[in-house]
Amino acid sequence: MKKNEEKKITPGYIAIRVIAVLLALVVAFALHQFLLSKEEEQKSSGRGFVYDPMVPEDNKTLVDFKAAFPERRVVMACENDVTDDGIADLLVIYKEDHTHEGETEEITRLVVCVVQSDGSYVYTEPIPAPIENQGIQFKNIDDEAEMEFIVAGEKDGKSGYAIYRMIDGVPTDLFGAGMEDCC
Ligand SMILES: [Ca+2]
Ligand SMILES: [Ca+2]
Repeated sequence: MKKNEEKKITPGYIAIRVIAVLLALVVAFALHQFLLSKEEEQKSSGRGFVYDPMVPEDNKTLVDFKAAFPERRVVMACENDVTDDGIADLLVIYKEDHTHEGETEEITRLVVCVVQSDGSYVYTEPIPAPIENQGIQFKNIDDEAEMEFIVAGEKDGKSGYAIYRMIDGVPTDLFGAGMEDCC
């Protein structure tokens, strides 16, 4: 008697099984879609930085930089006042060949073209910049005085970033992570 009950497959039982399988499929599909959208989100937002646009090719400071340093191949140039004097300055990331002990290698550097009130420039000493996928974001992190800027990028899939503030005319690394792996 008990055995028969166990073996009995009623229409209700089948319906429950079908609903269970359908539910599992719906959940799996929803999870898949959720993961896909997460992946898209990560791709579009990167590390959460919103990069500033490059200046046009005919930007005067950029044209003058190229004329002053013809051997420097400009990768990107972004403009903002980073010295808090009301005059827009230009950040330039460029590549150039560097020969050391007979070996020539391509180096990537960042220079700030600090525009003076008379229209002349003070160029900062070049500092290491990420090798590829570079981005610059201006962000006044403490909401006062100088506009800080974030430089981010990659090298061989390793990413890094650093936040700088112009202190006494020098782009000074306030904090960051992974820069040594991508510069
Ligand atoms: Ca300035
Ligand atoms: Ca600031």
